Amino acid sequence: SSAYPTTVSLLGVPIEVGASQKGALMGPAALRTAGIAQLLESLDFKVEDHGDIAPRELSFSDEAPPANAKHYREIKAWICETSRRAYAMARSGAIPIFLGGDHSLSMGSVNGVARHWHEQERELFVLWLDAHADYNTPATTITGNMHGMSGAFLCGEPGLDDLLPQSERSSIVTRQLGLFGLRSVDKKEKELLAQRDVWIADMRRIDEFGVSVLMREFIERVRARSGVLHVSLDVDFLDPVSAPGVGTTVSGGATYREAHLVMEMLQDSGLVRSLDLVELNPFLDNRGLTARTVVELVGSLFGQQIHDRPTPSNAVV
Ligand code: B3U
Ligand code: MN
Ligand code: MN
Repeated sequence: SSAYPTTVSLLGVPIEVGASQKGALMGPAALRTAGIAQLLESLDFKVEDHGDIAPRELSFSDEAPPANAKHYREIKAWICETSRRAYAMARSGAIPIFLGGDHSLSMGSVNGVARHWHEQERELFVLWLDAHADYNTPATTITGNMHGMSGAFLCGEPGLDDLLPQSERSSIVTRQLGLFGLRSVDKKEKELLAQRDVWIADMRRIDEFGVSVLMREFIERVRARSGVLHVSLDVDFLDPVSAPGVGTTVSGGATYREAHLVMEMLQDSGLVRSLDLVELNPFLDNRGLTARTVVELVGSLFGQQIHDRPTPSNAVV
């Protein structure tokens, strides 16, 4: 296997119509304001910021959308463009980081990077850090919100089959998906998941065994198949106390410390090749707290050591 990449490519995907609340379109700007590029540079990465995908780059089809998939045609246009850009960025050898935007963008980002790894004959595993399973289909959804369908789409569940051209589609198998932090699943979604071999560390298991045991278990699964890893971080993975800036908070989430440990263990694994940062809603945030926390987590994921954290200038000395 080759050396770890030294370049990071940032791509903003300001899509918000996959979620019920408006505001996630401001996510990429908030992550940049919180200093994501400067932090990665301080960790010795070369950072290429590809800007945001602009709505004028999107082409809308006029096909009849399936029932129970809100804003299907607009989301399809975002997903197609995101997947193409993801594929090109992964092929370049850089680590793509997708700045969301709501979680529907992952249908494109993960598909695009999976396409690249498929060509390399490497299995792509996906670690979904989220309060929700995002494993609905148009047949199981209650809300019709497409950010709740990304995982199911990526695993090839039926109902959104025309979202990407067949020639550009690259599904993963359920064994390659891991859900971590789960605590809110819809009834039919739960029934569907129960029939699949998705690896799940819900908050109940995290409470009992702790982050470290479960992360080791998942990393071992990736290693056992010489895979690589995509991390999809939904801000609502975190407890709302540490991360209020998200439209779908669920209490009882990962603490600040648990989330950093997840990131540090992923860094130690050396397996992570791409990342989504999704569902940040700056309109709901408390003075940039959530944006800053997400950027700090990115620091831990890419090698910021706990001893090297800057001391705040207001600290008592
Ligand atoms: N499962 C619900 C809620 C939800 C999923 N993802 C988020 N919320 N962020 C749904 O709408 O599918
Ligand atoms: Mn999500
Ligand atoms: Mn969520």
